[in-house]
Amino acid sequence: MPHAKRATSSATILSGADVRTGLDSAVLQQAVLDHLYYSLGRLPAVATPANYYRALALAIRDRLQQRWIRTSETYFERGRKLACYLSAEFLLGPHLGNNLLNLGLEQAAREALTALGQDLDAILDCEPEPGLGNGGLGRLAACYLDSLATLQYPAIGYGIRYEFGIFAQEIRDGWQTERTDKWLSGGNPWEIAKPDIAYEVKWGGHTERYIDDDGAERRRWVPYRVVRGIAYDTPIQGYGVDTCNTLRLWSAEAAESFDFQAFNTGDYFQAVDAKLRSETITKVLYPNDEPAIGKRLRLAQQYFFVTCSLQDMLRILDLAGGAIEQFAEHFAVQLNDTHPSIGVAELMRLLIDERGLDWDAAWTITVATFGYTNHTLLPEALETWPLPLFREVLPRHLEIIYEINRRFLDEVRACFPDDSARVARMSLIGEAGEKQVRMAHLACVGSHAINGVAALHSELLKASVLSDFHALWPERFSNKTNGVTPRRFLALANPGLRALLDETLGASWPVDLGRLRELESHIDDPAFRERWRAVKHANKQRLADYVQAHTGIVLDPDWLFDIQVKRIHEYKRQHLNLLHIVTLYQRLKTYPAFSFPPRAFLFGGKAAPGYFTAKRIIKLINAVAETINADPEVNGRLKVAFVPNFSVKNAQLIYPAADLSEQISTAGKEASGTGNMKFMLNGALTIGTLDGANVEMRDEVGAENFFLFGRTADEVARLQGEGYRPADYLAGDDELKAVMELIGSGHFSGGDSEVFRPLVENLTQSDPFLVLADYAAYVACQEGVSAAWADQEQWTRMSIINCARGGKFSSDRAIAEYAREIWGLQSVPIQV
Ligand code: B1N
Repeated sequence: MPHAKRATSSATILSGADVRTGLDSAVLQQAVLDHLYYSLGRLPAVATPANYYRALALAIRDRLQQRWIRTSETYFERGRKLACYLSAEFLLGPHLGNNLLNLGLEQAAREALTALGQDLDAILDCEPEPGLGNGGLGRLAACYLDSLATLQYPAIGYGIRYEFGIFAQEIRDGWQTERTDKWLSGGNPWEIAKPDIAYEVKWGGHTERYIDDDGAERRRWVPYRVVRGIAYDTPIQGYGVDTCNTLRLWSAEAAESFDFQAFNTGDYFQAVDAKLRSETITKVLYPNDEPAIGKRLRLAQQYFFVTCSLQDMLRILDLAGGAIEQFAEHFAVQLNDTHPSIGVAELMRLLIDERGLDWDAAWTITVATFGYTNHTLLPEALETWPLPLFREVLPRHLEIIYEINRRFLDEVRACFPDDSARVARMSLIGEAGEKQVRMAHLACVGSHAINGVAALHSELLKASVLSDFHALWPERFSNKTNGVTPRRFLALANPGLRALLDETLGASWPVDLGRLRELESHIDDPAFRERWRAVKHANKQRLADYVQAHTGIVLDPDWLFDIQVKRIHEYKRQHLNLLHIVTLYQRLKTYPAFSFPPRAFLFGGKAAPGYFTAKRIIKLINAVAETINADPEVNGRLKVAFVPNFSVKNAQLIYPAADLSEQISTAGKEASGTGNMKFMLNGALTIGTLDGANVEMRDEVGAENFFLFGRTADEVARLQGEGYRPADYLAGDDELKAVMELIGSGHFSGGDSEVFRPLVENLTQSDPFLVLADYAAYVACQEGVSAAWADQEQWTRMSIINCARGGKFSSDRAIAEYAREIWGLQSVPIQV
C-alpha cells in the first residue's frame, strides 16, 4: 500500500528524525524556517511567497536525499542492468506538488505552511516550471521517468540542461509573441550540480592515422575545440516507494585547458570569447515541434549530451569493475527519437578508439545496447544532416558512419541481390540533391529494437517510412503505445476526482490503474453520478477563474467545455475546430432561433516562432473569439477563449475541466498523442479521428462512448493519391463556402480582408491536411455531441466510462512493456 510508510515515519521522528528527514508537520515547519534562515537569509517577517516556496522546496529535497542516495548506492551494489533514457527534451512541469504527492507529504506540508500563515496552493504557484521540451515527446519522457521510479526500475534520464526552456507565449493584439523563459533566474532548488562529474566533448578538426604500441594501425580524432559537460542531477521520486532515481542534465562549460592555452599566448579576450561560445551549446531549447532543421548548434547539442551520457556510463562501468565487453549487459540505452541517434556512432568511437575493441566486438555491443523509438511519420520531420556540416563538426563520426554503411549495404545486397534502388533507399547517406546523413537510418541499423508509439503508428512505420528496414529485420519491430502518469495528471491535477476515487476504489488506483474499471459498477447509482458531475463542475469553475484572470473572458461552468490544447500545427487542425465554431456563429446570425446547448470553446498551444501558418491560426482563433464574445446576439450560447502560454502547469487545470476533448488530426499524421489520454482519464469524451492512440482509446471505451468522424488513414492516402481538390468540397457545400467567405471578408478582423487571406487560400487551394474534406463529417459529428450533452445523465455515464476504461493508458503499462520486451530490465526494491 502506498504511503504505509507514514506510520513508521512518525516513529522515526520519535526516535530522533531531524529537521532534514522528519515527516510530520511540526518538523516540516521547523525545516522551512531553518531554510528561510540558513539558505535564504530571511526572517519570516520579510519572507515573500517565493521565499517560502524555495524554503519548502529545499526542505522537501532534504527529505528526498536519503532515498536518492540509497537508491544510487543500491544500484551500484547490486550491479543490475540500468535503463538509460536519452532524450533531448524532458518537459517536467513543476516539481514541488508532485514530490509532495509521491512522498505522501501533502497534508503535512499544508499544515506546516498554515501554521506559518501561508497557503500551500499560493506557494506551489510560485514555482517556475522547467519547460525543457516542446510538447508530447518531452512530456512523454517525463512521464516515463515517473513510472520508472514508481515501478522501482533502475533507470537514469540523460538530457540537456537548457538555460532557456520553451519560450513563454504572450498574446498581443491576437498574435503570439515570444519571451525567453528564464526558469533558472530565481535559482533551482531541485538540482544538485556535480562539477566533478564532467567530460570532455571534442569538436571539429580532423582525423589521422597512427600506429599504436602493439603495431596496429588506428585512427584518432584531432579536434579543433574541446568543451566540458557538467552534470546537474535532479531527483525523480517514485510514488509510494523509496526509489528515487536521477535525471542527469548536462551543461556546457569552457574546457580550462583551452582557456589556458589562450591565456598563455596573452590573448585574454579570445579566451573569454571561446568560453562564451562553448557555453552557448546549452543556452536554449530549439522551439520546433516536428520539422527538422539543419542547424549546426542543434547538432552540437545532440552530440554534446550524447557523448557526456555515454562517457558517464563507461565511468559507472569502470567504477563497478565491469568489463567493457559486458557493456550491453549493464546498460540499455533508449533513443527518444533520432535526436540522440549520433550515440550509435559515438559508442562505436568510444569502444574502438578509446577502449581498443575491434570493430565486430564493438558493433555487437552497440546493437545490443540501443533501442530506437520513432515519434513521427511526417517526412519533413525525419532528421538529416548536410554532409559538409556533419564532416566539419564530427569528422571521426563520419568515417565511422561510412564504415557502418559499407558493411550494412553489403548485408542488404546479400539479402536482396540486384536491387540497387533498395540499396540507395536504405543507405545511411542520402544522395538526392545535397548529400545528407540520415539519422533515422543510423538509429535503425544501430538498434536491436525499433518501436512506434501507438498501434496504428507502428503499422504505418512498417508500411511506409521504415518499410525497407522492416523487410530486412522484421524481428526488430514492435509497438509500445504511449502512456501518461496518473499521478501528475489525475491525482495531482484533479484533487476532487482523486478524493472520489480513493473513497470508491481505495488508495491503490494510482499504481494499479486497471482498477478504474470498478467505477463501472457505480454507473447506475444516481447519487454517484451526481457527485461525479459536482467534481467536474468545480474543476470547470476553477478553470473559468483562471481564464478570467488571464484573458478577461468570463465562462459559465454550466456550459459544455470543448477544449483543444496542444502545439499549433496544420496537421492537428485547430482550423477545422474554428470552421465549426464559425459555422455555429453563422447559423445563429442567420437563424436567431437556431438552438443548441451553449458551449465554451477553449484553445491553448504554442506555435513554432517561424511557423507562419500556425501563427496565423492563433491570430484567427483570437479574432473569432473577440468577435463572438462581443456579440450580444450570440454570446449567450457561444464563447471562445485562447488560454495563453499552455504549459504543464496550466494543463493541470485544463484537462480536469474538459467535457469534450478535441483530437481531430488528419488520420495517419499524429503518431500517438498523449493529451488525448489525459483528457480521457479526467472524464472527458473525445471527438476524434482514427489517428494515433485515438484508435486504441475508442477500442477500450467502445464506439458508443466516442465521437468518431473523418477519413481513415487509408482513405486519406487514397484521396491524396487520386489528386485531392479542396475546391470540389467548397463547391458542393454552401455552408462551408459561406464560412470561408466570412473569414476571408475581414468580418473577424475589423474589415481587414488581407490578414486571413493566406489561411483561406491555403485551405481552398491546396489544403494539405484535408480540412475541407473532413469538414461536413466533423460538423455532423458535433451535432451528435450537442444532442448527447442534452441528456446529462447519459453524458455522465459516458464520462465515467471514459475514465473507467482508461487504465491501459497509464505510463506504468508502457514502461513495463519497454522493460520486459526491449530492455530486459528487472526491478530493484529500495529500502531506506
Ligand atoms: O511525440 C509524442 C506523440 O504523442 C505525438 O503524436 C508526436 O507528434 C510527438 C522534433 C518532435 N513527434 N516528433 C516530435 C519533437 C521535437 C522535435 O525537435 C520532433 N514530437 C512528436 C510522444 O510520442
